Amino acid sequence: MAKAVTKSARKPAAKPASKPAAKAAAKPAAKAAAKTASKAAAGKTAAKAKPAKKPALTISMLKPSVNNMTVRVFARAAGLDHAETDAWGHTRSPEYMARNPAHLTPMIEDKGLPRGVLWESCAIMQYLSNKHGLEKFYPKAPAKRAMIDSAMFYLIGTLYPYVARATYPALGFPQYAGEVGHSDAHPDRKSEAQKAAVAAIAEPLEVFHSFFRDGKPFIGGKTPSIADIRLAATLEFLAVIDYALPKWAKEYMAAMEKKLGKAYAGPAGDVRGYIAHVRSQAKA
Ligand SMILES: N[C@@H](CCC(=O)N[C@@H](CS)C(=O)NCC(=O)O)C(=O)O
Repeated sequence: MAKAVTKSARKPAAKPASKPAAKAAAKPAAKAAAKTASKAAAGKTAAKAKPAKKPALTISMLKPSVNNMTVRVFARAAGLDHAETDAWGHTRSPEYMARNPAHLTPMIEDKGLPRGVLWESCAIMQYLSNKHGLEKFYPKAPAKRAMIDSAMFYLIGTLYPYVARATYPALGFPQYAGEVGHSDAHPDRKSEAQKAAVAAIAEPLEVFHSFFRDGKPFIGGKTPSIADIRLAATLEFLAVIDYALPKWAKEYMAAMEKKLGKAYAGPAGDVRGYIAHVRSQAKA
């Protein structure tokens, strides 16, 4: 097991695996975006190319984080024109906290949001899917949508806390107040708590397999939904503790990467790069 890294080693080692996000979003945008574009084109003939505008959608993000990876993968896979801002070291600055008192990433800024910004990875994907009519990722039919929502809430409320307790010590991330890992308990107690969290992961993981996927390639069916992006990204962190993923989960993650291609591989590369960095530090 990798040891917790020191503060100074906590800089993201990952080289930005991706080109500027707006460029990386090479795939055609969602149908709705295409419709809007063709409407606009129909109204204006022979419009001269204008200098590229800054995309209206901005994502403040941290490269080593799977919460951030989720939204970064989604924005690319959906072909959304966007820009990314690296918030490393800035989330507690007065400027950031004036906009986002929760000091969290990912955070988007987008026109029309009542407070100008939005955080929480799943809420961001839901909002952008709704705004751009991305039914492929987030079905509109209430019953189908409810399953995607249920999977995401279950992940955030049950699976993720176990994953965090199991992996954050090895990742060198601070743990949450009130947890053994955050306290001044003896290292043996902290290690026990971490082991208990590792052991607890198997049950919710199996629920994603047997209940939410239910024999389908993805929770979303034949193609990945926003719940799949959230799940696959979360599982990336388990590599830092050499968690023995069940066969189905390994195949599922490979299928996600195959299906989403560079949209997945770019942001995943940043998380994997960070994990490789902390592991090399722990060995040194
Ligand atoms: N449930 C949130 C979790 C977000 C979160 O924990 N973000 C962390 C990075 S993994 C963060 O930005 N921390 C910076 C800080 O608290 O200053 C989500 O899914 O977006």
